[in-house]
Amino acid sequence: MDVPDLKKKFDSSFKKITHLSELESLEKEYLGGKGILKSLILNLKTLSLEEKQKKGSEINSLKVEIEEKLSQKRTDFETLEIEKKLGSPEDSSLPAVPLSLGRFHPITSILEEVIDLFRELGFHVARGPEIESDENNFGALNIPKDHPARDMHDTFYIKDDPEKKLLRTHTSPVQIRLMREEKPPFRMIAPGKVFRHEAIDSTHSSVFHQIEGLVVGENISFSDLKGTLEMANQKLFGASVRSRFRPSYFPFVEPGAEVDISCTLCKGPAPACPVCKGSGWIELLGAGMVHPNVFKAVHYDPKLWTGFAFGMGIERIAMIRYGIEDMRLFYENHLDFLSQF
Ligand code: FA5
Repeated sequence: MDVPDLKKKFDSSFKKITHLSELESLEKEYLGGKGILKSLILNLKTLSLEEKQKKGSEINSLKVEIEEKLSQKRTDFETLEIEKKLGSPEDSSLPAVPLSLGRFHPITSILEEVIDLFRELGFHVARGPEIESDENNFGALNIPKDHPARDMHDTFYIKDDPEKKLLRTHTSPVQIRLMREEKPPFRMIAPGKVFRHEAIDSTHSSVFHQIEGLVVGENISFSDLKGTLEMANQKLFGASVRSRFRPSYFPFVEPGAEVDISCTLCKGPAPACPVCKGSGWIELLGAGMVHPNVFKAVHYDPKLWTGFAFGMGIERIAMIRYGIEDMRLFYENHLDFLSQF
């Protein structure tokens, strides 16, 4: 058979292929070791030099053409096989669905920042339960049953609980738990959620976050407390921020102080400032020297040990840092608000 007829014969068989196995047998028939093209090449030696060159070149072109056609058909079969496995074919020219990146809630970010800051100063992190005993939340902190300070810490009690457990109103009970377990000296911070039966408004929530700090050792003094908090405030709010310690009362410290920072917005008393309301100062946290009655409650000798403690509200720090005027925005979880941080 001459080459053009052979090409016609191949084309007609090629058109009929419906399966990979048929393609493979056609490939063997034409290109295999004992295939049609091979025998044509072997027959060339019986021809004259001129015919040999002409027919040789025709056979070669046909071989290339057959190889290309079979290779393309093989790829078609393979693609079809993959599409079958994947289900319906997809339009790969469509734009990809955008991936939205998650991020930390601003309260979590500030909490982590404060924890890192105190870790650098050698504090270790302690944790306590959110459901606490009356004794840890109040009694051991020098707030007995009839003490008026309890009025400011009205909370939620666990119904029908024989121990009258409650949702802790501050992180200070972690001080008691830690001191019952560890011997001084130590430096600890205790971050966590706290609860109060409060009327909710732009600066008060009934669930919020605090970080407690407690340092106990020999000869720990008020100047250690001042130095530590001044440095922490500068790290949190900028090197130019000033700290002010105002005498205040918390039953579990003596002396006690309310700590303010200079206004981060107006940087001094500006009558119309919305953040400090014209005072030049922003109230930040409570602090003081651990009361001897607290040491007695955990069987520490108050003549041997002294210490300082502080408790800061995380929402308050976040509001100052980000210039937010309403605390409720943190809990409403609107993405427009949260995605700014
Ligand atoms: C206390 O809770 C003391 N345990 C702090 C303390 C610890 C003083 C150790 C001395 C030594 P106070 O009730 O002031 O104190 O709360 C501390 C901070 O929590 C406040 O400065 C404020 O930032 C935040 N805070 C208090 N009440 C609320 C509330 N309802 N919503 C949001 N933040 C609050």
